Amino acid sequence: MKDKVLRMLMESDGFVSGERISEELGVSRNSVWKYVNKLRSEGYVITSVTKKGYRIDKSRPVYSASGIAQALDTKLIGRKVVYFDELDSTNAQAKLQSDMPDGTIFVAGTQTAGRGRLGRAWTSGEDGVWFSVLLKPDIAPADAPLITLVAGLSVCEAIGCGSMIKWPNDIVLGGRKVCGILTEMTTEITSVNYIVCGIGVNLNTESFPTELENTAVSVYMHTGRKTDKTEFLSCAVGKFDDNYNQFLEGGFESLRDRYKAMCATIGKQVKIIDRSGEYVGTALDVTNAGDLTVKCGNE
Ligand code: BT5
Repeated sequence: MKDKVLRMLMESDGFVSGERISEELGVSRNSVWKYVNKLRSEGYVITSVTKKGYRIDKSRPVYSASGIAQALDTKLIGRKVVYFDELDSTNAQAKLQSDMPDGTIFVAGTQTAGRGRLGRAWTSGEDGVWFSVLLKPDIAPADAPLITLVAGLSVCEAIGCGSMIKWPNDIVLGGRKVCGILTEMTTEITSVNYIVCGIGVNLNTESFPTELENTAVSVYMHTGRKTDKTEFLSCAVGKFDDNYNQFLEGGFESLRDRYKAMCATIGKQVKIIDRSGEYVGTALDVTNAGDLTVKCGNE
């Protein structure tokens, strides 16, 4: 309900009377006042004037559960938003709250212990967008890694400005990493309990610690423009929602051409490391199963 109040205030250019809000939403004037105060406590600046009603200051974007929820209009992903100004890791939080509904997103203003794969650390200051999506698809565990590809395609489309996917889980801008994806899951032998797909995007970061200086980039560093975090997040979640629903209906096959068009790895030399050793080859294709086909030697 609070999100609906926020939406009404955001959609108006001037004052909205408490009476109108209470009639449209079917709640008492006193409840409207309570929701307005909750929004104020989240950081929104809302003026109230007798006989005129409430007016929100739209020039001050607030990164909050209500702000994100009201910016989203999706079928599944983001229908429920859990937001924290600061968290250790949105993936860790999503796993703690895995009983939340399918499609819930967990968003953090900053992360104090953001994680990459294999226990690596992920630098997550307040200028980036860090979120995890809790998904409960009816798919075989072997198909779960495809979710990473669907997420990568979606975020790459949201970033735009020439970003490319480095198969399977990085997005690069001008050859440097702008986004990383960490997908984790719990499964039974034949079914998935849940998947947590964590996405980190360096959006407005102005500089990185020395060890990342030559490998990391932000959208701001590349374009010279800062982007509102709520706006970017809602765009990325919207694309993820569209692509994920398409994936559930038509499989990765239905997204594959778009994925390949944004995949920087195809045509590049890659190193394969597996139990039997290390091989160098040229990446040729991404299959319907999401695998990379690589030509090694003179095969
Ligand atoms: C990844 O791991 O790229 C996955 C990163 C996923 C982060 C998101 S944020 C929301 C959610 N919550 C979490 O706790 N995690 C997810 P990997 O491929 O292992 O890359 C990690 C490596 O990237 C590190 O060892 C660094 O070298 C580098 N790195 C760390 N922070 C970075 C950053 N902000 N930008 C670019 N590179 C970074």
